[in-house]
Amino acid sequence: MQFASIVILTGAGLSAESGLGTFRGHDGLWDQYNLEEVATPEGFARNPPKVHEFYNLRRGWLKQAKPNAAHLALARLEQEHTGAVLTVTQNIDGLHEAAGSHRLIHMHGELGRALCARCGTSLPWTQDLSLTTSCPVCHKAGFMRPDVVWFGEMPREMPHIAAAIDACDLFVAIGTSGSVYPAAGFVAEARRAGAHTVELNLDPSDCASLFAEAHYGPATEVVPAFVG
Ligand code: BJW
Repeated sequence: MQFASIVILTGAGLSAESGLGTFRGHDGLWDQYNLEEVATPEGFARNPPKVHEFYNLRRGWLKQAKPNAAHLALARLEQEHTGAVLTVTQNIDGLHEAAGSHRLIHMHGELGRALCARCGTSLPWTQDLSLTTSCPVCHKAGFMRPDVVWFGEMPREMPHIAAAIDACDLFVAIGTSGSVYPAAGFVAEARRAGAHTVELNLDPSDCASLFAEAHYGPATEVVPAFVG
């Protein structure tokens, strides 16, 4: 691939063939759960057990999930282009690192970490959370939450991401619906920066018209084919 600086944005569609559900569309998680109740700070304040139940269930699914051919192709791309590839993932599932990617930003946090809403400690966490879980640092119970970014919260490492998009000459969005900001705005930023833009998805996303090139099909087919 003849590009000096590549930014890859990934979404739930990348992990669909690893057995993890997407959010929108037929049978998506938002068909089964009200996002206001389980993915907002206000929902957590109103009913923490409901939010814990949602994320404990998904933490359980992760135990079975393995990286698929698309995650592995992206890890290979990073290894073959040392220092040139930055993966920005909206996924909280940890499958990029399981596949061997290292230059990685988890802009919506990580399900494999917990955050104490009282003292701000973030630490690796693989157990279920509940109202009785105590923070190992401040020792208070009732404040531990999954270390993920809910609606109305600021996604992680935004200045780092903005600088990488501004400097990239190839931007590729994979398996994301283009319906959640700020990630949905990245393709417009990449175009402004003069980058070539590519969409890899099962179906055209909400931002499809903004991409210069697109390939539609399951991620396990279109991503390895694109990476080569
Ligand atoms: C396949 C496939 C296969 C399937 N192969 N492809 C108006 C009102 C209120 C708020 C806003 C508003 N307008 C904008 C906002 C902001 C808001 C927002 O965007 N809302 C929209 C809904 C309108 N955004 C935020 O609040 C963000 N924060 C923010 O903006 O902060 C600013 C701020 C400023 C000042 C102070 C404070 C803040 C935060 C957004 C956080 C999103 N969080 C979630 C949950 C994270 C944890 C978790 O996982 O539970 O992130 S929601 C959910 O959506 C999750 C995902 O990362 C995110 C994106 O979803 P994704 O990945 O695109 O998945 P899907 O399901 O949508 O799409 C799947 C795609 O895969 C589809 O295209 C399929 O075709 C494809 N696919 N199978 C290839 N096999």
